[in-house]
Amino acid sequence: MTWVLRICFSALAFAALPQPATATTVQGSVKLVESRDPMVRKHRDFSGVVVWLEPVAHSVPRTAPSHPAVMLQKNKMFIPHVLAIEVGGSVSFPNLDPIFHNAFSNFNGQIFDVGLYKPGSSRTVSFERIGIVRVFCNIHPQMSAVIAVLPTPYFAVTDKSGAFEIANVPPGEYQFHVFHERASPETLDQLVRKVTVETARLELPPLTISESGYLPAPHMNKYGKAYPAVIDGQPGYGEANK
Ligand SMILES: [Cu+2]
Repeated sequence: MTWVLRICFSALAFAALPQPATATTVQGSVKLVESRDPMVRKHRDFSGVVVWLEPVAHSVPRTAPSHPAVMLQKNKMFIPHVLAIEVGGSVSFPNLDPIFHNAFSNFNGQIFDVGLYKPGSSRTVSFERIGIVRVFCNIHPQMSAVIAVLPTPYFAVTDKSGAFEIANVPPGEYQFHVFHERASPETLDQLVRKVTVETARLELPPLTISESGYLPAPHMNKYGKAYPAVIDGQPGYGEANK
């Protein structure tokens, strides 16, 4: 066997060996307590809690995908109700209902307004500012959603059981953060903790989040005024007829 062939075989043998893992999965679970929300009280729905890992001493590669995340407008709801993205990413809002919808945010985060748009069409918004964006529809006061715009690609949103998995986390030191729309800022601050990620899969201790003190407040429309009574398809919102 020539040296060239030996080198080739050696390279192939090395490539076939299992390579050391460079990233791992961080998982855990959340339980919501002291809630007034019937979905939590009766159905133990612990979904919609955002968790993320911010590197302490190492930088994060900018990996925001070029394709947008999706928040549907369907049955007069934003689906999912809570969405997390990395800063610099975008979200599209396809309207799957047979009626006009809008999506806007006018406080506490990135301000935007996509206008009213017709059934079967979509609008896309880029999010260049880190923060919690509360999203509403200007003609349906019952519609609301949350977009968490995060400074890291390492995040997850809990499922109905409260479980979460943050995939592909490189080893290192991180600050673990939590956002839940029905928890006070003080409650969320107390949940911040340091996490050391190594190459083995990491299971975090279970988290309990109290909704004590949360009082839902009605929001205003995009003009900062109370929502007028309106019937879908009726004139009264000039933009709807454009
Ligand atoms: Cu709407």
